[in-house]
Amino acid sequence: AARLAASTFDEVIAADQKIEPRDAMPEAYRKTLIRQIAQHAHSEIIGMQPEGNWISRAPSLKRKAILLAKVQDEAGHGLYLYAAAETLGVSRADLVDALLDGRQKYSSIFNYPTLTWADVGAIGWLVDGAAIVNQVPLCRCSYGPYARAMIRVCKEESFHQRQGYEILHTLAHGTEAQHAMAQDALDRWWYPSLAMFGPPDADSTHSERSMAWKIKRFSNDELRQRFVDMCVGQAEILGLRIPDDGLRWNEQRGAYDFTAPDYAELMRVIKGDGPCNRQRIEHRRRAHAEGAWVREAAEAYARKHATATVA
Ligand code: FAQ
Repeated sequence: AARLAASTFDEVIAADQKIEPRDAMPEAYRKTLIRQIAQHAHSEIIGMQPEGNWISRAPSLKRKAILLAKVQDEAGHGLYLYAAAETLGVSRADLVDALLDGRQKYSSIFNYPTLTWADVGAIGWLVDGAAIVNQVPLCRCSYGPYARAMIRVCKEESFHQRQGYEILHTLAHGTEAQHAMAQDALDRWWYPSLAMFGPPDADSTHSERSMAWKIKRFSNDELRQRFVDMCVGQAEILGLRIPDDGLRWNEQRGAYDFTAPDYAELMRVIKGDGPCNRQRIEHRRRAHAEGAWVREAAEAYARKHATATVA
């Protein structure tokens, strides 16, 4: 009923209503959404690797069970997002191929290694924290299926963020060695987490158009600032130091000044030359090949089922 007033694409966008799969939309809007949603889905799937690496080494049965559940959630988010992308007329199989042969990207952050158990805490606190800051506004994205998918994803990300924060809190308030391990994880994950928000606004090729289309609601730099402002107090409670000598409250702006991440490094990582890019893609290719029999069996079952119901 809310759709009665607005009918053309521009009217729907101007009225802050949702575009749905069967609605007319500019080809470039569709392409941009496929790109962003597919990248997002790929990030969730590749993002299972750095943490999956720690499931068997988590320090207790309870920690193992929690981490296992978190990594399973990420698989779920990936599938959810592939389904949202499919409403735009692409197939999941093609998107997966585009990831595996490097035509589509995934988030830079998952090309960094998880060296200690504290890294699992840092990923939850910082990486899931950054993901929430970026994704809460996407719940109001103009494309209905993506916006609706984000609501559930954000709820689960909040759990993930809390579990990471709790791991770091435990370590930071443990022995001296545990505290040092937590600080070391923060030192290594801070700048890559800031880089997750993308290039600075001046270099962001898609922002202006995506914001006009109400896919993105805030710019990369706006969200990065929001993330820094959120983390400062949380780091204080942890008793850890954010590794930035330039970090200070700016009374005039009502926000923290901070040192920007190394954007040249971000570009290198995006182009495939980060510490773990090759390992991540190789692992995914292998897992995909090893899963071929499952896809074949599912297709055979679906075929059999389809003929059975017709008969
Ligand atoms: N990594 O013009 P812009 C998660 C590319 S959270 C790689 O500013 P845009 C949860 C960009 O694609 C992580 N590439 O682009 C989790 C473009 O390249 P293209 C996933 C990046 O799209 C936690 C070029 O640079 N979240 O997985 C990055 O307007 C723990 C120019 O950039 C999402 O994907 C980067 N960091 O803004 C899972 C959120 N930044 O395509 C497991 C949805 C930029 O022209 C464990 N995505 N690029 O070749 C977005 O909000 C946007 O796509 C941005 C980039 C903000 C990432």
